[in-house]
Amino acid sequence: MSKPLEGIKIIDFTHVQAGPACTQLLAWFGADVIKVERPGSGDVTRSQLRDIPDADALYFTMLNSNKRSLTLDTKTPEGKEVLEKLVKESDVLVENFAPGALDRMGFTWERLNELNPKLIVASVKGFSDGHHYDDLKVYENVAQCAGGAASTTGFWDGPPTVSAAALGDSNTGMHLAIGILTALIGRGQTGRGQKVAVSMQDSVINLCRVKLRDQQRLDRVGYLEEYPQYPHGEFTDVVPRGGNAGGGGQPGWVLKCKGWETDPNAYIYFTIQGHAWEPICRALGKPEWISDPNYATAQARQPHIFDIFATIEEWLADKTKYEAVDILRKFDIPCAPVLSMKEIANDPSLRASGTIVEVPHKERGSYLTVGSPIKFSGLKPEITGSPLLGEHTDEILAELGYSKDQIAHLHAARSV
Ligand code: CAO
Repeated sequence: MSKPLEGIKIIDFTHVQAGPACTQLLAWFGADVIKVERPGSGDVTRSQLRDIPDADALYFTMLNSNKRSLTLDTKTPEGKEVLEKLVKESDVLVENFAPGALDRMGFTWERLNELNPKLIVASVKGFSDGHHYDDLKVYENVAQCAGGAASTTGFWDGPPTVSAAALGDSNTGMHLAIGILTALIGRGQTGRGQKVAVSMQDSVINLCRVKLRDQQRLDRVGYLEEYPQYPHGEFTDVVPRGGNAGGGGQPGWVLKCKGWETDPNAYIYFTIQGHAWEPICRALGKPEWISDPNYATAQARQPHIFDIFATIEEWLADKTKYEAVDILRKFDIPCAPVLSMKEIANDPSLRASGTIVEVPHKERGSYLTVGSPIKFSGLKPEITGSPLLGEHTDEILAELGYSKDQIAHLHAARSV
């Protein structure tokens, strides 16, 4: 099966998570992604949080599948020359170095554009260009705090809380991938490359859109009726942390199921969708609530929503999370079991869909990774293992026209 991005060559000058997540996605869809790494050490994640001594860590292998690895010291004259050759015949260069690092290396946007006017130069930074924090180095949780996610996540009586989901890293990488694909289409129209920049703060803010909605509602009316603070608690002038409350117009909460005393994940998420109230009452064996004026409308329910959740928990007390969802799904109630990573790793549906895949690796044996969450009718991304450090160096140099002797010289000079 041919892949849509076949023929697109990408210089993957990325490290850690935000950049690698972007280029990995493009590699799944057929791009030739050449990961450029410092000789000897490579991407820092190769050795971070190792579970097998001397083998590439899962942090690296799970973000760098389907790529080729070229070791190159781009601070030596020979290394710069190799990179220049590569730039001349590539379509995209992706980087997520600290602010100014690429310029210090001698590869400013102007220089790259001069070397190859068709090149798309895509960057991740912590903050956008011109922002008063644009000199800062940034990691995941820093971005979650700067992007409004932390101040609005967690419980009202606890500190700002970061999410386990990589809102700052992989999410930014996904935004960058959309930017790159857009620039590639644009290049088809104009024949010219361009600079594409995404900041981690902006990408988090983009996902916190509903919290900015809430800030404006709060400014106007002084309360937020779907938050647990309403109607009994206090609101200040900033969006509070709402615990597990539903973020949209329908109340929801994480509710205990059978076994919660010993199993930290014996819970379901239960949503009270307005028009599903009648089926909810029937499912719970509470038909009298359907027409009771204290329960019949969303507005009437809100003052005692936690009493309603407590009643639902009584109903759940003798049901596992799976049994409960199997009953509730018949009533069209939006709900799901709270799944542990162990359950996700072993979920047969996720294995069958290719969302969780097992891939071989030369040093590690096989490992689990997350495959493409995007499904196509005409493409089934095949996930391959990540490359070893410098595995494809000689092959890529030969493709660039270097002779065996020249390659040997580059090795001897420690430039590759
Ligand atoms: N050859 C020679 N030098 C290389 C090289 C290569 N192949 N690859 C990288 N380097 C050099 C860089 O040029 C830089 O040198 P200078 O400091 O002299 O300019 C140096 O390695 C270190 O790069 P860095 O500053 O990007 O790395 P760091 O570990 O200090 O910082 C990070 C890491 C992620 C905080 C920083 O890169 C950053 O803020 N990136 C932008 C935001 C981002 O993507 N963060 C998400 C990371 S995922 O959590």
